[in-house]
Amino acid sequence: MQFIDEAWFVVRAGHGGDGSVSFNREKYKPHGGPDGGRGGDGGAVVFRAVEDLQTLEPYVRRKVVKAGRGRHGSGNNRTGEKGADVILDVPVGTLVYDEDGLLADLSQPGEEFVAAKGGSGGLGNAAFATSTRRTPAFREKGLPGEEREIRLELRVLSDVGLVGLPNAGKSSLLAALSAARPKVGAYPFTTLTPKLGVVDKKSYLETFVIADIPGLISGASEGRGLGNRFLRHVARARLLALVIDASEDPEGAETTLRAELHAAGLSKKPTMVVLNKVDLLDDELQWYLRDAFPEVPQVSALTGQGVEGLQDFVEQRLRALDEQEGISISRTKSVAEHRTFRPTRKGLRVEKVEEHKYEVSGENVERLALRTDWESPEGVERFQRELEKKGVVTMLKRVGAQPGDEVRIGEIEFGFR
Ligand SMILES: Nc1nc2c(ncn2[C@@H]2O[C@H](COP(=O)(O)OP(=O)(O)OP(=O)(O)O)[C@@H](O)[C@H]2O)c(=O)[nH]1
Ligand SMILES: [Mg+2]
Repeated sequence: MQFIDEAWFVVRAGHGGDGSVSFNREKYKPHGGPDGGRGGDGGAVVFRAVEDLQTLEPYVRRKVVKAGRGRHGSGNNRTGEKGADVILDVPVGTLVYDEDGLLADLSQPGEEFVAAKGGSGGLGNAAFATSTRRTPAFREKGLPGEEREIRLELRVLSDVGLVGLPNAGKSSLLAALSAARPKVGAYPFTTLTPKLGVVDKKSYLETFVIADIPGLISGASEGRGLGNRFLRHVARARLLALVIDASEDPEGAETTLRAELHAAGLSKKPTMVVLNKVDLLDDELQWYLRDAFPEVPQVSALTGQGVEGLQDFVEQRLRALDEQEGISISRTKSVAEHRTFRPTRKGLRVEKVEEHKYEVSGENVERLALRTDWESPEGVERFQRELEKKGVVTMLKRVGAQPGDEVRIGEIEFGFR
């Protein structure tokens, strides 16, 4: 599978089913009671974080994902069947955005996010029977499901992110520390996409995950090389390990790396330095580097020298960070607002748009208009009654509406009476 870390598509939840108009016709009961059932709710589109998927590849070619429609209600007070939900599996670490920003951060396996809620079903005529209106012959229509354009972004989740110049030996270190077998090569940019490895515990409480990303070059944060695109994958690592080739201007390398992290807005991240390839140094140089880089582990991914000590070092740093952060890092839960449809405003507003043309907006009236069965005279009558009750008719008169003028509510237009 290709490593894909972004995808765009539209999610469309199911339309709610319409309520039913029906009368109970039993023998010897000439005027049976209304028994039209409610429409079923539309299905939802749900994202679910799973561990056995590492890329957004399944979504690169998706344009629209639709959930099932709710079935219409029927006689004998039967509620229509609910539309089927669509569950979209995404890798752990997927962020869900719409045009207004972040909706959800799926960082735990099994975590779910409802990206589009199904429209609710309409009420059947049975629901409108009262002592004075025994045989209502109207019902409500189902509401459309939510629809929104979604952007998915994957950020690999790791505890330790390896950053370094190309060829520093990051992938070799990942291989030395974990069971991962990334590609290693004697040329820059061997690694083209992030790779993860799980490091078994020695003294630390849990195993931890290391992310290996493509090498950074100077100017990476401005888009040079491959680094910039992949820095965001280590942006959420708890610790960044700066892997430096000890045999090639290590001070200069550290300066370049820190400058790139700074430019990428990552200068506040906890970091540590690792000097790699010390097998290439003579004793004198090793001594010099112990002075120049005090407390910095010196290792060789090639010979295995110092690798165990490095693991201890990393585990200690992680434990110290745990203590600072308090072990349970409470992750920010998504507080995305759901819109069953998109009303223009919450409160009621009546406006004159031009001569003989008025516009009414507000969540309640817009929903009422969508619900109304315009084919049924009784349904339209109920709509009028509700408008009166909500004070819309008075407000329309106040702004000058006269019989015959055009009134628009949401998508619906009708003549003012
Ligand atoms: N002598 C020596 N060579 C090493 C050591 N670690 C890695 N190498 C070699 O250095 C070269 C680059 O190693 P990689 O692990 O691919 O380096 P990288 O940092 O992942 O490189 P990119 O993915 O291209 O950024 C390979 O030829 C390795 O065999 C080491 O400790 N000593
Ligand atoms: Mg590599």
